[in-house]
Amino acid sequence: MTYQWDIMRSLGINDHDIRKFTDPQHWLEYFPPLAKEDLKSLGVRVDWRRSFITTDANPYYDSFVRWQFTKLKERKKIKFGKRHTIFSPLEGQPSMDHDRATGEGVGPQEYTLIKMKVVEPLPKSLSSLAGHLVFLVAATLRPETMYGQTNCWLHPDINYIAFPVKTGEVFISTTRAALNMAYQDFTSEYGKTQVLLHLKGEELMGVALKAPLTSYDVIYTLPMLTIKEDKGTGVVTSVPSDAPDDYAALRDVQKKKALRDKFGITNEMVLPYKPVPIIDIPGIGNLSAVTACDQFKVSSQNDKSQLEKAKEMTYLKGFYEGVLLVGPHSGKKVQEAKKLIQGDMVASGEAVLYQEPERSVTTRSGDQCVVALTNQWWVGPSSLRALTCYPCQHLHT
Ligand code: A2H
Repeated sequence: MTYQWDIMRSLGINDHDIRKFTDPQHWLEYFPPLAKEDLKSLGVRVDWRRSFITTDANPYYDSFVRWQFTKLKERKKIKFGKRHTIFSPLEGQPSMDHDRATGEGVGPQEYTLIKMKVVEPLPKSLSSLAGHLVFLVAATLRPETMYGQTNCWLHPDINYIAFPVKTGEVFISTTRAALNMAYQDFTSEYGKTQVLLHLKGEELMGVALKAPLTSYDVIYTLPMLTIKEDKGTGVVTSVPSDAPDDYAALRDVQKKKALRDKFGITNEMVLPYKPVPIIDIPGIGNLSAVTACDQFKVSSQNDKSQLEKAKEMTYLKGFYEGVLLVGPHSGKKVQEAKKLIQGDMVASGEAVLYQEPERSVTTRSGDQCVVALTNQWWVGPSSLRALTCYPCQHLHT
């Protein structure tokens, strides 16, 4: 790990002088004259009479920025409130691009968490939670496909936790996802999860669930070996009609008795479940994942290269050209139905919105960032023009 101290040393500053940089004012005095010399030696022609410092160390500049923000506030262009931000739990503050060791430019990604209710009586591994409503929460980007759910995927080797949320319900997800949720006001104490149970995926196989919108009365948890631990909740809902990964994995469990036996999955939990036609894609049909897996001869869930081709064929076309075939929004384009169905499920309490960094973000202190709801002043996009600083052409947001 490279520390700031090492960077300062590599610039030729001795230990005694490095200490002075604990005073932020010192940075402003130390570096500008050196930068000026470098620019001069490059032959850059600059009118130095017009140079100035753009922080509150310069009272003239500071009052210019204050004036701008006061104007924007008067015109109701800036707001104060909770907003999703990339955040470091260790540092207790938002982590902006320049504070990061990895993940520059990474922003929050929104998922819909589908609440898949564990059917009572609770299975043995969850029996200590008796009396609670317990949900496996599956992260999806395609809430409009929930009509076609046939099962729920868990990775047998991933560790999950059960933790209470504000509503009194209990959620099951990975610890990483639970931490993100805790910073998004899901739990009663901001940033804290209370772990009720630690569970390995294999302990949760063959669990009966009630899931929203699907035509199957009960669906079951099954093993999927390609689930990533660092994405979503580690719980994935399965829509084999429209997701090639799901179709390939379902076919594996249906074909391989040994795989079922290994995880105590009975025939009734798998064999009756068939892909359900829910979306028509012009030119592909109403079971796009099945068609694509057949066309590219996908052999199993591990057949990465063929699955990539199948996904390429279905996802983009499915989203932009697909038409929903079921439910109250039947006949609408997928693009349009997505937000409506997401809104319906959130309003009825069957789903919740969740965000996490779209890729891993680590801070310079090595902390893994989450997405947190933090109180802050923020600027509407229409105000950005007004905030562009004339002298330096930077956005002062
Ligand atoms: B989607 P992105 Cl019908 N590991 O939901 C592997 N895959 C995961 C995951 C994890 N930890 N968490 C979520 N996913 C899946 C439905 C669906 C999805 C359909 C079509 C496309 C599709 C039913 N499964 O995703 O890497 C979930 O599957 C296309 C990308 O964040 C989730 O949405 O882009 C999607 O991957 C999120 O993937």
